[in-house]
Parts: sequence; structure tokens; C-alpha cells
Amino acid sequence: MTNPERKSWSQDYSEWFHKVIAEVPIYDTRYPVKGTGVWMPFGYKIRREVLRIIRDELEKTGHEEVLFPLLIPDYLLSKESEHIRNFEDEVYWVTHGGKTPLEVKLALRPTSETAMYPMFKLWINAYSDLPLRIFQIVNVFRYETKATRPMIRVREVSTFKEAHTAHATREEAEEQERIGVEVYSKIFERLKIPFLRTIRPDWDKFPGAERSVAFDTVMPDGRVLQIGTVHFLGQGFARAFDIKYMKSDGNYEYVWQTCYGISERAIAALISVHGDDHGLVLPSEVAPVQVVVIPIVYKGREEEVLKRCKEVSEILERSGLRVSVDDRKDITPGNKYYTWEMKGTPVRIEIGPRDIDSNTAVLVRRDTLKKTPVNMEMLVEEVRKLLDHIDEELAKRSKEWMSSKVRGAETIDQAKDELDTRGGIVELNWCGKTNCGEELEKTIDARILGVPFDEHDIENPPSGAKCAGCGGAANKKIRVARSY
Ligand code: P5A
Ligand code: ZN
Repeated sequence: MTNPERKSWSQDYSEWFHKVIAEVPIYDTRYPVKGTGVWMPFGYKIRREVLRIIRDELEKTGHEEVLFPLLIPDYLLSKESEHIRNFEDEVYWVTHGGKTPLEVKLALRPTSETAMYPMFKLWINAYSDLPLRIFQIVNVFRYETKATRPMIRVREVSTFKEAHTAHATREEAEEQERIGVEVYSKIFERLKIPFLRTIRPDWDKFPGAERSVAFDTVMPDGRVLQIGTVHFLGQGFARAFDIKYMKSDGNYEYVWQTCYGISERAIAALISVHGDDHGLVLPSEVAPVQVVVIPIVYKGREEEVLKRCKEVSEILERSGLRVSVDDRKDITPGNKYYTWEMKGTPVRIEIGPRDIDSNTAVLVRRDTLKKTPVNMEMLVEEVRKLLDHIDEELAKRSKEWMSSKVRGAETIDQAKDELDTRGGIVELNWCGKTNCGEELEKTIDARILGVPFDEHDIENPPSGAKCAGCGGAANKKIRVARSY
């Protein structure tokens, strides 16, 4: 059998995405509050596996999990001026307890800097209290005014992982920023989601941050999605919330901070980048069911086949895999294949009377739908090998696909043409001036993602190169894209 097509996946991505999350089902969008949704059992299981990876990578690098209240009093939310100026229009307010107006209005957290940092002030006094590295996984609320989209732009972000750190020096905080970027890179690598790391331009930084590094991926329709951000906060919040420690010379110094966030948007990306016309395709680490066993029953040998399927499932489970036997009656094998392909299960095992007679089983891999017969003696080994192989291929396929969507252009017209016809990300020579950048965004009708995070990513323009925007001397490359 040939590889499954990706026609509807790429040509009608939005419809594909809605269909997949409804049919699996992953996420029910029919809850009657705009910008919210319900995580369905299978979707919840995927979410749990993704969060396991996120927790694992954070805990390995010294971050500890905490849980802060949802409500933030008015006077704290507005302490850092730039932060509140940008979030003001997106905040949900609690103003009453029953019929009684509250003396202090309470915000539903849009993010937790202003909830956490007053507590940081209480916790940090001495040098020995640093560094501080915490994270929480909570819901946050943002009254988004741009069009909402399931999981991608929601008003109740139900899966908001936010990490917050405090350090004694600028150098240590900048080192933490790099560690944050590495942690996120590792998480996306485990999810096999390709990404570019880009320093956002000044006008698109997180409110209150000195620098924002974003992870961007390209969706099947060619539009770019920001799937995570790491912010270097400098001392801005520390000053606003008076977070300082005593140095050895007896003087006080404000702490240096970072924070980084990731949300269910990353799960939307996971679903989107790997899928095909048959539905989900999941890397084995996040697949709720890694192997499904399907009995191919013939009259007279039903019990025998079922028994063998259960044995196979037990052997695989004992080796640590997540396995399910689809022993539903009155459903054809074909219909079962359809269900499990839709759910993205990496490997399917078919077992019928003939397999029992020859002591074999048939393995079918989800990504290519190719079948291979294996001997029962080798089953565990072959299944594990196949899962690894599929994971490698998924990483490779998604990476190559994204690479094909990142291209250079010389002029504004070229850039516009690329984005109109193929989408993706275009790299241009740039002078680095804000007004030129803003002008560029208008003429290309796209968003400036920013400059590459690591210089190794792309070469800087040669000397004498001209800015694609204003024609002045260019000293940087910038990335431009149409984005979600
Ligand atoms: C970092 C964590 C922050 O909020 N404060 C704590 C910092 N950064 S952020 O860029 O605003 O958000 C982090 C990531 O969350 C995702 N995201 C969303 N996902 C779904 N729906 C939304 N409305 C939404 N808003 C932000 C983005 O991936 C973003 O990078
Ligand atoms: Zn310019």
C-alpha cells in the first residue's frame, strides 16, 4: 500500500483540524462559552502524555512545581506599568461575591507574574535563596479579540505551563534564558515538532520583558504558529515588586528574572504537523495507545484468535508498552482499522487463524500503512524497533516539510509572492530599524517574526547588502510570515 495522502490535510487544513478533533474525539468545541472547549477522554490522555514530557524536562533541570491562586487583586495586576497596559483589554474581572460588590476587584489571571512576584518578595532575602526556579500548569484567561480557534487561540487557556525564575546576576539570568530555550527545544524534539527560534522585535515582546525568544512552527496551510516563548525579564518586575536580596557587601540588589510559557497550542501543533488524510499520526511517546491488536475472526476459530490476541497484548504490556485489544463484536476489521488510524495509533497488529497456524502476526505502521509479517518469537523486539523507526521518520518528515517552507528572498515583491503562493517563512536582509520594520509589515501584509536566536541558524548578510525594506545598509536577517 502507498503512503496515505495528505491532500485534505494541506489543502483544507482548518476543516481537517476541526474534523479530527471532533471525530477522534479530542476536544469538543460546542461548550456555550466562546473560546473554551472540553477535553475528551482520548484528548485528555494525549494531553497527559505531553505534560509528562514537559514536567520531565523541567524537573530534570531543577524546576519545582507549585500552584498559585487563580485570582489576582487589582492593585497587584497593575503594578508593572507596561505589563498592565498590554493586558488591560484582555482581563476578565470578578467584581461581586453574590450580590455584594467586592472592595478590591479580582482579576482572573491572564498569566501569573503579578500573582507570583509579591510572594517572591517574601521568599527571597539572601543570596542563598537564589536561584529560584518554579513552574505551574494551570488555566489562564485572556479575552482575546482576534478570532478564537480551538486549542490555538482560546480565551480560557486550560493547559498553561508557566515557569518563573529569579537570579542574583544578569549573567545567571541570561544563562537561565538559554537553559529555558534548551528545555523547550528538547520538549519539541520529543514531540517531533519542528521549530525555528526567533528573537521577537521590540514591538512584539512580552509586556514587561527585555527580550522574548519565540518558538515558531509552520502549520499545514503555510501559516506560522508561535508554540512557546522564553522571556528575559531583566529587573523590571523585580523593581515593580521590590524583590531584592542582600549581597555579601551588605548592599541590596534587585533580582534578575526569566519566565517561559507553553500551552495547548503545542498540542494543536502536535496534531497538525504529523497528521494525514486518515486522521491523527502520533509519535509513540505521546500515543495513549501505542499498539492496537485486532482479531481477524473466522467462524469456528473465534475463541482461539481472541485468546492469542490477549496473549500478545499481555506480552507487549509486560515490556512496558501501552496496548489495547479491539475485541468489539459486530464491527468489521475494516471499521476497526478506520477507528485506530483516526486515533493515530502508531502500530496495529492483525492476528487471524492463518497467523496462529504459522506462528506469526502482521504489523501495520500508521505513518505509511505498510504491512510486515513477523514471527511471534521476535514480536516484542520487532514492535519496539518499528516504533523507534516510525518516530525517527516522523521527526524527519516534519523537519523536511518545515525546511521546504523556509526560504530566502531579496525584495519585498519576492517575499510577498512567496507568502502569497507558498506561505511559510521568508528570510530577508534588514537594517534593524523599528520604523522600517513596521513599514515592511504593512507592505508585505505579514508579521515580522524577528531575528534568528542563534547566529548559526543563518548567515548574516554580507557587507554591502541592502535592506529589503528601505534600501539602507543591512546588518541582519529577519524572518517574515503570515501567522495565526
Ligand atoms: C511566559 C509564561 C507568557 O505569558 N508569562 C508566563 C509568559 N508568555 S506568552 O507568550 O504570552 O504566552 C506563552 C505561550 O502561550 C501560548 N498562548 C496561547 N495559547 C492558546 N490560546 C491563547 N489565547 C494563548 N495565548 C498565549 C503561546 O504559545 C505563547 O507562546
Ligand atoms: Zn530598512
